[in-house]
Amino acid sequence: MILVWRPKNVPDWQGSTALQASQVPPALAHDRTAAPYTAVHIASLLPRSWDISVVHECIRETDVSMNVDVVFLSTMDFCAPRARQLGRTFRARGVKVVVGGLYPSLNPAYFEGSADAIVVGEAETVMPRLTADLMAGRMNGLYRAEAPAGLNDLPVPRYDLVERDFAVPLGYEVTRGCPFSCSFCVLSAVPTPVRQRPIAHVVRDLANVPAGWSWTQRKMITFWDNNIGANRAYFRALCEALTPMKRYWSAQTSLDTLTEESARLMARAGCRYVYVGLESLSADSLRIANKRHNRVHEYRRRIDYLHQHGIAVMSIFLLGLDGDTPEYLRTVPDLIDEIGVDIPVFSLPVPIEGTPFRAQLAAEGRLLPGDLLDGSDSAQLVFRPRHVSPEELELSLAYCMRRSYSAWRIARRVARRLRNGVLPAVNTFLVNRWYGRYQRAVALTGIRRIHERGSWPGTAHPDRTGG
Ligand code: B12
Ligand code: SF4
Repeated sequence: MILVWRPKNVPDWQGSTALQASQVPPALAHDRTAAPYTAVHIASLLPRSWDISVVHECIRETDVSMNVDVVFLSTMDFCAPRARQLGRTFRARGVKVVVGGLYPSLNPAYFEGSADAIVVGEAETVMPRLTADLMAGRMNGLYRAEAPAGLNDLPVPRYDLVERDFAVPLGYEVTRGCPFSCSFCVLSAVPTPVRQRPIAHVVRDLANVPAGWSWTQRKMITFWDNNIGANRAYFRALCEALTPMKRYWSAQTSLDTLTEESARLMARAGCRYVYVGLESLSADSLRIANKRHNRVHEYRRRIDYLHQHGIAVMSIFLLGLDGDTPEYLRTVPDLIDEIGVDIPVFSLPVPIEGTPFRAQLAAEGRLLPGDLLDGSDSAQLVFRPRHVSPEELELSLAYCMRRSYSAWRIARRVARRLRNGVLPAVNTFLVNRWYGRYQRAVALTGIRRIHERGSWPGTAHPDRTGG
């Protein structure tokens, strides 16, 4: 079972031929923080009698000479070319290849000829048929999940197979789906109804950590749900069940779910980091992106609820949404400081196939030449923004990434965390340092790309030529 990730060493990574020694910067090629959940989950759906290994490519590259009968590849869009390359290499050796995940679900045709089976949609309902076909030696090409999977009867994840090199190897998924439909989100392309796992199963699975894990590895959990707090009653019950387990965890939830009460329950249950998709501080951009549940005037107050209970806030900001003006882009780092985000992350919006965002860009003729695949790194611009030129947007991204991680701003964020204690402050410093390096590496890649490419031909913004 291979969770495909960026290649670490390619000659023409992102069309950049000048990268030294053809190396993808280490900050982009490796990520040892938290183990994704997909691989251990898919492995748990396979017959127990099979001898399975899991390869997380965010830690190590696949050994393509490994002795296997079948490989299962899971890929998002930014590593789809690598998945296709792996598929072809294994098939050439006579190994059967199954590919699945978000990108194959959106564009199965992309993998034709590089996989024996392409799974569209969720694995749970497809897996029994697929494994029976595999064992009978007949593969059927396309396997489509006809209905959303039930989460009431999922097996215990195969944590025994996870790479122990992760700082937090225990990743889990409690719910699936999200009630919202933001125009750039893959969930608006692959509709996934909101579902929850029985809480008894959550407790069972999280207690099932293999012997030999260190104390911190047993204690820390990453919940990878899209929006763990969406169902308020369920989330309350989940927090109650987690409290006696005495674990420390991080999770993602939407801003509207953060109240004084939810922050208190989360903190009591061991939550230490929350990832909130704020996406923008521009009310216009949020409205246009159909992210109406984010109200900019509530940001500060809702983040404060978390801070009061010792929970740090991490958030992604998409630069270049349709309401973003040059003035707004210049002020983003200051605005973020004002609302109190502890770890800001920046990205250009990714026009994922099948989303309303991409459809709108295509209809307006604003998709730029260039491929979203092939290693998209959050700094790769593939559309023409509305109010700024493409170059201005690319430079704004690099500016925000570097400015937000200046020594002074990091120091202020760490000092603010001191009110929760020395340990949280040290932790915030370490996480800021990691993200600072990561964001600077991305910014540098973006800047190099601009230098190599020069101006986008004919794309200067009409109001801002010569600016
Ligand atoms: C972990 C995670 C990451 C990790 C790593 C992911 C990885 N694959 O290694 C990190 C943090 C690095 C990451 C980064 C990004 N992510 Co992310 N991430 C997630 C997250 C939170 C959890 C993934 C997970 O474990 N899901 C649970 C499993 C069970 O679901 P699943 O993977 O979809 O698998 C199911 C099916 O797809 C299928 N399946 C999957 N693989 C396979 C394989 C086989 C063989 C089969 C049969 C079936 C199958 O069966 C599974 C069970 O039903 C999801 C949100 C979510 N809850 O899904 C976002 C999510 C996938 N990320 C998303 C985004 C937008 C990003 C970023 C682009 C954000 C950004 N702008 O920077 C970046 C991209 C990184 C880059 N370009 O460098 C989007 C969609 C991405 C997309 N393009 O389709 C998601 C859905 C979040 C969201 N709602 O917007 N992400
Ligand atoms: S709130 Fe988050 S997960 Fe839900 S649709 Fe919007 S971006 Fe996607």
